[in-house]
Amino acid sequence: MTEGQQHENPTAQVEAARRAFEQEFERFANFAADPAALRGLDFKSAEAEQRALAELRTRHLGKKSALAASKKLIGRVAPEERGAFGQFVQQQEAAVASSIEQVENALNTHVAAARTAREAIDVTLPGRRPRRGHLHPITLMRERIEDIFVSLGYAIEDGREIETDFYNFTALNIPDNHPARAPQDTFYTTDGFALRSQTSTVQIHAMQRRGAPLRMIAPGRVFRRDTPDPTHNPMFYQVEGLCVDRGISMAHLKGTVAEFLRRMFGEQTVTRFRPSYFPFTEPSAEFDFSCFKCGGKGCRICKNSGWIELGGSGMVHPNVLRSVGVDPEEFSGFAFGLGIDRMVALMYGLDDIRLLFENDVRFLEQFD
Ligand code: FA5
Repeated sequence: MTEGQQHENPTAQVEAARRAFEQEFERFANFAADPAALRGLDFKSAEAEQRALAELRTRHLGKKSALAASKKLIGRVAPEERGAFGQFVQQQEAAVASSIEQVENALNTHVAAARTAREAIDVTLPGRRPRRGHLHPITLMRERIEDIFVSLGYAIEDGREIETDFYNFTALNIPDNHPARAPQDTFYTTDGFALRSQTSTVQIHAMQRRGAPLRMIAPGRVFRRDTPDPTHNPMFYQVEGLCVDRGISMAHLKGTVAEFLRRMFGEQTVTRFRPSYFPFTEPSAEFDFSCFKCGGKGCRICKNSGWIELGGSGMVHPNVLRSVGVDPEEFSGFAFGLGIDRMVALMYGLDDIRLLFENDVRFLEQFD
């Protein structure tokens, strides 16, 4: 049909527009007529059909549609036929609109129902419980130690893990080439730094920073060139204790360590000191406590000795006080150091401290 013919026959033009609509509408018609056709549509496809139908409406009823164009032809219709033509166009328009509306309604209802079904929550489903973590046994032990010493008036110092030779050895009265360096051989970097082999380094930092008098503990990680075995790891935890004041004696050391062990392992715990040697304390002593499992009778945990070895201690050597500018004539002090990993092993009856760093959840879960 040419442009000229269209103008000559407006009615035919309206009929053509209606036919074009019916052709395109055919695939939507079922949605209104047959509920089964809708049931086959999932949520996403139903939404796509809604959009396609909206486009169809714009194409056939919008301002630029063929029907809208045909209305403008009314002036070309003979005056006596204008009324009938007008009515005819309106009927066609109403029929098209009504067809579209029916499908629209059906689709809207279906989409709303599908959305409700999609967003529905099944309150009867079992909940998903978040997996709760917990502190590592070494952390638990460290916190218990800290609590006890804080209640005795000690501050908690945080040391550094990478140290210079001076803090790890020299200031602690272990000069170059001294044999006491050998058992604490550690990991050196090429430019004069070393991983600290003991928390005694914090004694020096703390006294340099805060002078005397002073009471502190310093828990932390230390490193040694030790071959792993059931009681050794190349990385383990120690806690250092230091008390410097006027008139501090060995009695204060014994009283403090005994009180700490009683609070940790129970009132009945007995402590004993054995003479020992550390370059940075004089006199020096290692301390043991009566086995918390058998009370001293002898068992597997204390290897039948009735005693458990815990750490080293002694009166701070005057050379150490001098190295940090504290006058040994005026001040004296005691220090002690113990291994946290071995304490955890004793407390929980572990026969191998390497378990603490294997990251096996089946093992760690037991300490919740
Ligand atoms: C010291 O490290 C001294 N700094 C302790 C000290 C502090 C003495 C203050 C006097 C005054 P020792 O090398 O003995 O001492 O180590 C102390 C504790 O660390 C030991 O009793 C043990 O419990 C623990 N320990 C030592 N080597 C290892 C290792 N390889 N693995 C696990 N624990 C270890």
